[in-house]
Amino acid sequence: MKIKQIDALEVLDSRGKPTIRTTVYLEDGSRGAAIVPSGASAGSFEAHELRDGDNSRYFGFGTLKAVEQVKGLSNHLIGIESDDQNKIDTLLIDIDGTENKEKIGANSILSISLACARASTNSLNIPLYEYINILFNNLASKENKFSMPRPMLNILNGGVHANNNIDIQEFMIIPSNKFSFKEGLRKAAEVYMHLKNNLDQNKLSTTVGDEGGFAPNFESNEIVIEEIIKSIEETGMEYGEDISLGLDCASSELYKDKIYHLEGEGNKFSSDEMIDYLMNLVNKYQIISIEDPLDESDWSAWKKLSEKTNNLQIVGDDIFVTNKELLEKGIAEKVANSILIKPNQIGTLTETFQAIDLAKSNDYGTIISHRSGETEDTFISDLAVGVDARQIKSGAPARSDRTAKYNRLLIIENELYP
Ligand code: 2PG
Ligand code: MG
Repeated sequence: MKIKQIDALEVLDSRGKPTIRTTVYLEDGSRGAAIVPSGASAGSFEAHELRDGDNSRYFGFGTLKAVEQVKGLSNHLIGIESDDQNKIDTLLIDIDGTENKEKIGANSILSISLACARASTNSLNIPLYEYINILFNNLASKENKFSMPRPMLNILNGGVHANNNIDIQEFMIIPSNKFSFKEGLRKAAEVYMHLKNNLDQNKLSTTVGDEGGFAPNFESNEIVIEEIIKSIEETGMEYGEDISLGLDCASSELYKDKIYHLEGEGNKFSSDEMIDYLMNLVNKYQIISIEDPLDESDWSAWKKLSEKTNNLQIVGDDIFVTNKELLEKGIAEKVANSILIKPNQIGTLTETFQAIDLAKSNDYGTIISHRSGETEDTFISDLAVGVDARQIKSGAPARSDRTAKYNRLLIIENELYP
């Protein structure tokens, strides 16, 4: 169905910072809207997020320029078929004309890209995950079926997502594959509730960080891991069997002058020492997934770490930034074995699909991810199901910006497997 009009608005994200919401209107009266999230521990090669820089509004974080960009692009898009996602995304990339979308802004571009998909879905009157599956299969090297993703729930927040002294950014509990999505989510939520009681009893803070996980002070990363394992076991589950643990070290935030600074526990590590430190944690606690263990520029250390492990999932976030070229380099150099997928790191749905397809064709795992600055938009839930990503991370089982994604997955699971 042809695009009739496009409109945009400045709205707020979960950190109280402005972001952009775009609505695409079609000739048949249907419409679709999308809101773009925003990261705090962003990789330096992410596509550009256009902000106003006008300090008299929102301390410079305003998105009125992005809103104006979208309104200005309207003229180029009116009359185009909204389901020609490739044409729309290519046109937006061409109009921008820069390497990292700095002219129009990846936030402006992505809001249009996703809103077109939503509008088309509404026009066709089919679920978004089904529409995404059709779009993705048009481009993918292999046929992809629907699947419910395994959730990775960040129940304890550190790094730049909290103002505590914990260096590792995310401690994620991962329910076993043997559970349905619904059952796994329930078990994870029970651990979250139990952890809260334990923290409370130990007079530790139960206030939460940016992704809804608790954010108390702890002396070391090891103590955090032990507390979480204790909560899992006290909730009546078997650690490693029912629920496992994954970390996002967000190490680019720790790396200065070629040294990893773990200030919370008073450690300064070279790349080799950081690898030893992390491998010790992995082996001692049977951690199954580790994201950004090393800095985005420390490729040789990434390679060393990747060579050392067999069963560990090693996830590239800042190092790949959902970018096909960077992932290609990673595959060629045998760096990591999984990629974190964040549509706003690259800026269009088509490029997001390309990164996912490349990963899948090379047996790299794919994890669809939220950002630390989120909204009520649940696009990533449908994305995870529609591209058969198998994994999703969307923070704690708490706070509406996080639970919106899990709740959307509960609805999808109920539709697919009633
Ligand atoms: C990450 C993300 C999401 P941010 O590092 O994986 O958890 O954080 O959005 O701040 O980059
Ligand atoms: Mg990360």
